[in-house]
Amino acid sequence: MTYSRDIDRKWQKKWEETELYKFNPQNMDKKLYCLEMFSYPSGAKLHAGHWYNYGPADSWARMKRMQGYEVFHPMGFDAFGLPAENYAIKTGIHPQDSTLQNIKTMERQLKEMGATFDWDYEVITCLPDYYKWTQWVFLQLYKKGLAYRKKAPVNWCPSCKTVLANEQVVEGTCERCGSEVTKKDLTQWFLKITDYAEELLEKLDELDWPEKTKMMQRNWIGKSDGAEIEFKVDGKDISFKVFTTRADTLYGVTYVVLAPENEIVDQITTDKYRRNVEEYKEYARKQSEIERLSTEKEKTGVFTGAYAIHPITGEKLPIWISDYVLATYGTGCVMAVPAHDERDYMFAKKYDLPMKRVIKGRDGVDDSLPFVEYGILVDSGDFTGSKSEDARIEIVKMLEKEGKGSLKVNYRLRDWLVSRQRYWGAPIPIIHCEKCGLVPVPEEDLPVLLPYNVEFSPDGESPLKKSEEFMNTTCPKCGGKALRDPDTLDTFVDSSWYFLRYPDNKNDKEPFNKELIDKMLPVDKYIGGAEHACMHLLYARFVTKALRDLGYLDFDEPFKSLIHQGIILGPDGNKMSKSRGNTISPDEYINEYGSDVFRMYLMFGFAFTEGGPWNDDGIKAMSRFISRIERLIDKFTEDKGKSGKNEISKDEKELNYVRNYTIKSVTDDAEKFQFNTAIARIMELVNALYKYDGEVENKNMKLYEETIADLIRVLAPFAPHFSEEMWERMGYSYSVFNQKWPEYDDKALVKDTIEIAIQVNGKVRGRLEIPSGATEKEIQDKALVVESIKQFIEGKEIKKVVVVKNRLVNIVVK
Ligand code: ANZ
Ligand code: ZN
Repeated sequence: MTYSRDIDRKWQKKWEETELYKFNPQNMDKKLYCLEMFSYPSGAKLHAGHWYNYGPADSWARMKRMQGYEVFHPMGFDAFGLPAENYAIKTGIHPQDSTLQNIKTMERQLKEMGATFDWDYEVITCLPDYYKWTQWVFLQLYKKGLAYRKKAPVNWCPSCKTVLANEQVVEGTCERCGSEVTKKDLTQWFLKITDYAEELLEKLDELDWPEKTKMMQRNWIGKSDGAEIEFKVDGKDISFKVFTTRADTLYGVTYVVLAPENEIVDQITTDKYRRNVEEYKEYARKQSEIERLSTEKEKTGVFTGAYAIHPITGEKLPIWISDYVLATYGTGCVMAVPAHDERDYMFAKKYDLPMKRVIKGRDGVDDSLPFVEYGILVDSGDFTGSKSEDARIEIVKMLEKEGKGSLKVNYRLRDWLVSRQRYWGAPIPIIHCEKCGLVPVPEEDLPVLLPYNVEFSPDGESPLKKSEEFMNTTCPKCGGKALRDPDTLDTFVDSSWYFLRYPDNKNDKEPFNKELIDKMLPVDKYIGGAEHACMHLLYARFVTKALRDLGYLDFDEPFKSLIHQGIILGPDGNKMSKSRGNTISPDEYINEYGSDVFRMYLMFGFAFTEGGPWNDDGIKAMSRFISRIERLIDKFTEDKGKSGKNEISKDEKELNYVRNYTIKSVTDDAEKFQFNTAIARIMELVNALYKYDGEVENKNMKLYEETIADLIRVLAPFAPHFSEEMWERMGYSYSVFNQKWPEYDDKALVKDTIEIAIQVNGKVRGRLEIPSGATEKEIQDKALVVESIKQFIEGKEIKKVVVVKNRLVNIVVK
């Protein structure tokens, strides 16, 4: 029987019957938690992207299992959220029905992939036994003051008719549907991720994560070391603070700018300018944050008629409002230094505001303005002559003595907006009582069930509001009539803690048992897409830290080591999408070639972390490679009884060398998720076996068999069904996955002889085999008498001979 789907099925059945991948919690000191980001059950089928994530990750897990780890490898579904709801709106099929149906299909497909998932630990976020605990997590955060409600201008997608988190707005458009995002003032729930800004930043250094992802989180958190400086409004009992990173430029301030939304704008604006200011505020409301911050966009603004007093010189500085100052960053007020800041410079040019240079370059060259670098202070009172680096601290220290300023650290990170005016999510477990205000649902009343019969098409209001049955309740505090919160939680809340639930997914007393979870976590290897850098991966870190501080966990970070798979693009080089019609359905390939060929092809055809455009040229070659191994093994089993020799001579040494070199390379490369090179080494081993079989009449059958057995062992993680079949065909007992991962023999990697190149005047003219311990003199002597180079040196003067150890000899002639 040649390798095919039937062999896949045979072994999948056997693995399931024998519970081969069952995690044994008794074996805790060997545990290894290998986790792939769970999938969203939106499309009814697994696509090539799922395979590309789960196939190679499973191969890694299989290798770790053979290396003696007790691998915990669960799988589940991130099942709430917009796509199912949008699909429901389009088709009329209830999101719960379509989601549960999709999950069934995907479970089956994942099993057909032959992955080592232990399905006993499955987690599905839209089921009450899971979201009960999502609500519980929310309540713990609420009790700790880490969840709060606030009226705020929020990102609003007019097409999805829902609020979006900052992270879900991509270049001003909705991450999900691409519509232009607008702003809307609404009361919303937030989680106080900003309380953890510093730790989220600091602990990044300790993580074994891709540098780029760490950098993205650093930028997203956006720590900024600066100062707050107080300015008084001329003639009024009002003052305001600015946030600046360049207090060294304080003597160069020529005006100040407030965000149009700043609350003091109305109080300071003079009658003469009130109309202008009102009009401008209206205009600014319509701008997106991205537009407002862009340096390309022409700066606009209006004068308020008011003046501020410079905290040191007492000068009068005009107060403007402009949309280039954001209300939500720093204090929403900026001291403008047009000589040394790009945006202030453009603004001052446009409105003809004065400019004053206070920093010059270190080399004394009078560079043109704006001069934005650090330098030496000029025209800056007592600080003239200081360096920027010193003055930006010293000036603040001086102001501090007068109560006019202090050093201050700011973060770009905003609190996480988690309420959604949508149906398909976990209800927020809060009750609104007229008498008692916000009252958390008592823990014993959880879950707050999501009702099934609800009109879920969105109209900007939460669909749950229309369900009287859901909304009307009694206040847990006073017993009076009260209403439930009609919003649901962002799906990123569901996925911010799911890795904590897997090991204890059946616990109905608590979200997880602390003792168990402290042993099972952190996740040892987390595998998933890089697009989650500033969302899921940051939220999960935050929730872990918050739960730690609440006493539920003893570790700081959820994911010790992280790796991102690349993206498989369509053959046209574009991201695969249904609308482009460039998607690849794995099913046809699997039916034709078997799942191992498809998996191996993905692992060999792409560098795992890079991905690339789909091209199925190589898949036939991979199928032939599998057949080639099968033929080799079939021939061996026929020859098995034959007598051979016991000696180890040159051919055996060569075979043994390739065998050990392959074991070493596959172990090292696969550990680093470099599967393509690992498979290339396995191909070399197969070649070496063919060579030995073809060229050596009187074989050392013991070595030959051991080498084939090692071939099957190292191949097993990448072609699990096929290897299991070959293992059986060799007459060995079930299962190859209970075999120990082979170890290599260092001694076999030292070759007795080495082949080196001989060059004449830098050109390769021949090859030479030398004993590996040969001296330079011996190598020289041998090289000069090699037949193939004689013609190049005869009759010429040998100027010198250079020997590069283990690599080459170069003979220089004239
Ligand atoms: C005066 C100054 C002089 C500034 C100079 C820069 C250069 P980061 O590093 O991103 O924190 N700023 C402060 N609050 C702002 C707001 N709400 N909207 C827009 N801009 C704001 O940037 C801090 C700098 O951005 C601050 O330092 C301030 O301009 C501006 F030669 O103050 B600076
Ligand atoms: Zn009440």
